[in-house]
Amino acid sequence: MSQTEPHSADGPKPSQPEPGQPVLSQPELSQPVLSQAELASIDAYWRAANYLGAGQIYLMANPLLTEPLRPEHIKPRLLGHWGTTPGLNFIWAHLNRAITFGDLNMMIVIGPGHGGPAALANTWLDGSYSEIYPSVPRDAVGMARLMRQFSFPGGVPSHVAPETPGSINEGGELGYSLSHAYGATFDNPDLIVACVVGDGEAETGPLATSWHSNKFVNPARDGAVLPILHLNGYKISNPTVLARISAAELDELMRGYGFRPIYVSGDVPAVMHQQMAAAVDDAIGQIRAIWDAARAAPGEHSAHGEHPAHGEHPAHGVHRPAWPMIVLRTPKGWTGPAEVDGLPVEGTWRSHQIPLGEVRTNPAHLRQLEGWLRSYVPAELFDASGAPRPGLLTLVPSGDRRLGMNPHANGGLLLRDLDLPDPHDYAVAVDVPGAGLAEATRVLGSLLAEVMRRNLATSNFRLVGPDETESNRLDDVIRAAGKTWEAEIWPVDVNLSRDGRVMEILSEHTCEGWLEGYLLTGRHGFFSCYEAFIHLVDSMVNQHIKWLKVARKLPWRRPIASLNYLVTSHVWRQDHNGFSHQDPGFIDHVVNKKAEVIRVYLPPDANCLLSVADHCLRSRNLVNVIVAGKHPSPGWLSMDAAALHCARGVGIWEWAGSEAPEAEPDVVLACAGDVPTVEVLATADILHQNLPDLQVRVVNVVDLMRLQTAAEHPHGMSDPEYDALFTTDKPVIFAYHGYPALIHRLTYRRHGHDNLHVRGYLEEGTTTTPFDMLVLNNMDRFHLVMDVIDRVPGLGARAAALRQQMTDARARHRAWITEHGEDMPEVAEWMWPAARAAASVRPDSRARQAGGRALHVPGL
Ligand SMILES: Cc1ncc(C[n+]2csc(CCOP(=O)(O)OP(=O)(O)O)c2C)c(N)n1
Ligand SMILES: [Mg+2]
Repeated sequence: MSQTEPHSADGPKPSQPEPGQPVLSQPELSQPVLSQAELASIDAYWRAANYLGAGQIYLMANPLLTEPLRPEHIKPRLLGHWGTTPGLNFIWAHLNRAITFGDLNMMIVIGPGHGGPAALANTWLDGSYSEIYPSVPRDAVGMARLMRQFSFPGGVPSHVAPETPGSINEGGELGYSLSHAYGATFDNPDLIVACVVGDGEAETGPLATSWHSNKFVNPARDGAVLPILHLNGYKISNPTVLARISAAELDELMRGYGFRPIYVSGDVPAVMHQQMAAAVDDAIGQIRAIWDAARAAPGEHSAHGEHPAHGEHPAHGVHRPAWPMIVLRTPKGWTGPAEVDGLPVEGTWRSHQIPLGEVRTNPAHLRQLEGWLRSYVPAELFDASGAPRPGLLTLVPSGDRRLGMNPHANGGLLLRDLDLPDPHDYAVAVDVPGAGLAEATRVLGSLLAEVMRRNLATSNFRLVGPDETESNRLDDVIRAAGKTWEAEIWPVDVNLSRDGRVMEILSEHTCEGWLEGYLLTGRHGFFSCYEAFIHLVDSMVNQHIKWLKVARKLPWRRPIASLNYLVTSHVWRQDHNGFSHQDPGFIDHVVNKKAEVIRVYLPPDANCLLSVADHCLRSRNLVNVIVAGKHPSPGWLSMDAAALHCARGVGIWEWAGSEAPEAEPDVVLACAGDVPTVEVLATADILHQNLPDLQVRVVNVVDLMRLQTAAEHPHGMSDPEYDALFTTDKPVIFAYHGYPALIHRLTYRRHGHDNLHVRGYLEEGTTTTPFDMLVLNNMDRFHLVMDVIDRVPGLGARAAALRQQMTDARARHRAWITEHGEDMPEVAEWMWPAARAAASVRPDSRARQAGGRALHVPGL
């Protein structure tokens, strides 16, 4: 529109698509949905939101334009995004109306989160902003603050952020809106999550895959997502793909994704308001019809716990509804300057951020801005005190129905503790360290299955994973709750269920987005993933950690359940899949982040895993990374001992060392991770047998962040504690699960850091045997013994023969695996000495079954 022409809904002008910007058909509705009064109200509301949006970007004074605009009213740095703002405001205005008329329980998720001015304008207009932030009241003073604080030092971010009432989606990094929206809707049967998807955002990988979330929504027990694809045609400096394919192609695409699109298209406000009101009513009507049909015929969805067994479920998918969605085509920067300096801006990518860039220095730009702002006729919208005139608020909901106030968007308000079982009930018996083997994740699975069962009534716990729950040996959970699946179920399928609670889709991004959305709306969950591929969500977890860091400081945002990762099928046991599957770097990634928010646990055995998982499920506002293997592995600690050890986070395993009472050790063998723990104990065994006078201390680290100082991490150890454990002057040989440099980073301030020698993954791997993975990375027991010999002063000459035998053992290993294709029996069947001894009296013991083999290094 022209920048001086007052903007009004009932001044219709013909739809005039820009050249090259086809507008979908814009039929006049035979029966207008909105009365004239409603139309006037909704349009006034929209104009007010647009005025406030533009005002936030430009003004630091004179918010109501009570005097002519002067350069000193303009912010020195113009930061923000105008282009998406009017479209978001338009959507918000119409959602308000639908909520009011339908008494809807609705949340909004804004994909183009750079449209912060829109979210702030709307929450200020509906009063929620001032209720949360009383220093920004709904009057002229508040309006001045609202505008000035935006993107201003000491103010609020330019994007939708934790500070923004009503939001669960940061939005700065595009792509997660739809998966967040679906996560919010699961197990919230009366919640509708309106989700604005930017047409640029829709090009991202995470967004593109998340359309398929609709195959996981059970209309009988979940709410609904109403996607609103905002085709404003442009991104920062390019057109969008979805805006430049034919209408038919787009329609086929969306129908192919399982939606029933409703189109709203044009640029004439009066017509667009009628169309949008009709579209939203249509969509809500369809959602209600889908809900009603599903809930009226409960037999079509199996009840909790009754999962169709193999072959029992009808092999069809006809019950899956086509959910409505809205495709909204508007000009980008709608109602903003049509042209600037002779170039088209409204309806083009040039409106993305700041349509008029030189307002302080260029008088023509200043005049144009003033004309643009006055085109909304602020005096019609706000009274002399600066409050919105009542007429524009008639369709705005009140109380918790406001989009800025829906409690689901402040999930901690709704959070209920999980009913958690006692980990002791799932513990592995460990009478003698190392005597029994357990698959740690399978043991965890039995606990998580009980968590699932106990919390079925409250429906507030879900397990997500990219098609790996069974592979990761958590299948007990599937047996307890089934896997969600709303697409076709065929006779061959097992455990797929309309009301399953384990959520598997082969998109780590979608899993992450679902879980984040679920947690942010006040529920609990667990994400299990192969270690190498959890990296796919590096960027998403960044954003979640940022969210938590900020949200923790906002008293009105109540704590939410932590995001718990079980990172398994880890680097050391990806010997069968090979190099592509070997990457322990997610820990490094997470450790870079804000210390208050992140925790990393490396439980050495199944009982420790139970204890850690129990702790994580009780925690709040954290990202917990738990790294644990799924293969049979020795149990070292009884459940009581494991609980104590995990509470300490790090500790001396006296039973594994050879320290004389009150003597200082000659060497500390430290370990973090299940496989490194086995290797360190095998190393200690060799040392005890061959160098019985050597005083060896074994220290196990479960809680990695204990290694940092207390000043750096809330779990950090004090220096005296650290010095007592690791000594200030003795060599420390540290076998670590991941990249060794991380241990150095965490401990670089510690006394005796020069004596710390870390072994870990050196990016050496292939398809080989489990022990060869260790040999390739110099973290095998033979090499660790050599490290001890090389670093304990005076030992080199004394233990030269042992050192040589270690070198030979590595060579023998290589020859053996090359010939036999599996590890040497002395390695594969090694047992801790106490377990070997116990085996001789326990006929059913593992050692007896395995041949009771002690580590035997020929030649020793
Ligand atoms: C993952 C990601 N990549 C790039 C960007 C930078 N970026 C910010 S806005 C934008 C364009 C977004 O276009 P669209 O989704 O169509 O939103 P619109 O402003 O048009 O509503 C881009 C590329 C980003 N924020 N996130
Ligand atoms: Mg766009």
